[in-house]
Amino acid sequence: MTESRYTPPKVWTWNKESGGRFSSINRPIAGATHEKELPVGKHPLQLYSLATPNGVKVTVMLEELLERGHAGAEYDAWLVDIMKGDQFGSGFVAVNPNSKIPALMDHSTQPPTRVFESGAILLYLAEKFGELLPTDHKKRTECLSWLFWQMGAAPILGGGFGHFYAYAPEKIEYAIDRYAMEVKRQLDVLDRRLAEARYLAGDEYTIADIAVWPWYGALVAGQAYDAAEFLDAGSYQHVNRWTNEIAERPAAKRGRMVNRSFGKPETQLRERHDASDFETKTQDKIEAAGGE
Ligand SMILES: N[C@@H](CCC(=O)N[C@@H](CS)C(=O)NCC(=O)O)C(=O)O
Repeated sequence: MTESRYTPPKVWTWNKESGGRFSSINRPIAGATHEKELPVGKHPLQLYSLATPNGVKVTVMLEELLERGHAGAEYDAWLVDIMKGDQFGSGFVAVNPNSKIPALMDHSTQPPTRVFESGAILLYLAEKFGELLPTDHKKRTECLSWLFWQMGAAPILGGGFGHFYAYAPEKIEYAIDRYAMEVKRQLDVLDRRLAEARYLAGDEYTIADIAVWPWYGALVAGQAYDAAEFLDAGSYQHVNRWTNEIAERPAAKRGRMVNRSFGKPETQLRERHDASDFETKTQDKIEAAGGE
């Protein structure tokens, strides 16, 4: 047995920064830290987000709805800088008391409807527009099973594996082993499902795919935690087939750019207020015009 270097006290107290990349924003209490109203644009849907996997789910969904001709899905996407603590502003907390992106306000209802938790946002939009969620009860149930699978599984990938493999201040073999094992098991779950079905819920592209793709698709494509080789991601051939297929969808290509504030400038559309912004407001163009 290895000797533990830390003995927990009787009662935990918040007396130091916990370390790691997110130490400056992590705290053990909820609620707002400062007063700040949220901006409201011209469209019915106001999204407050960032292009992390949880944020990308919603922008891929909104772009897919627009692609299918739902003008009511037009949206303003405002950038929330979580490293600066924007999620703790009073306006944001009123939309999401959990202080995490993505958060959505639907101003087409009276009074406006707030929606938080990415899975709930996908479900809300699917029901509002009658898209991407099968109506047949059996198929709908399969879709929701995979949607909820994602909501339960991804914290193991992000908060567990990704945190200890990429972000923790030291590499702890026990933690990396534990979470690599579970993430590989999850990839195998997906791989077996995608060997028997084109999409997660069956033959239709649904909100289940939209929820899972930004996490597990990014992982096998080498776009998350630089861990594709470590996890031997290439061996999950059906997950790779599905990942590449979704990546070709125009709505997925656009959706992943929205609220992106990292990566190559031409892939970043930090805020989206109009469909034409993809042509004119990407970061490379803003910088070329002398902006920031
Ligand atoms: N279960 C939530 C998770 C959202 C989440 O963890 N968001 C992260 C970014 S991916 C965040 O806003 N973190 C800021 C913080 O923890 O203060 C969802 O799916 O919406």
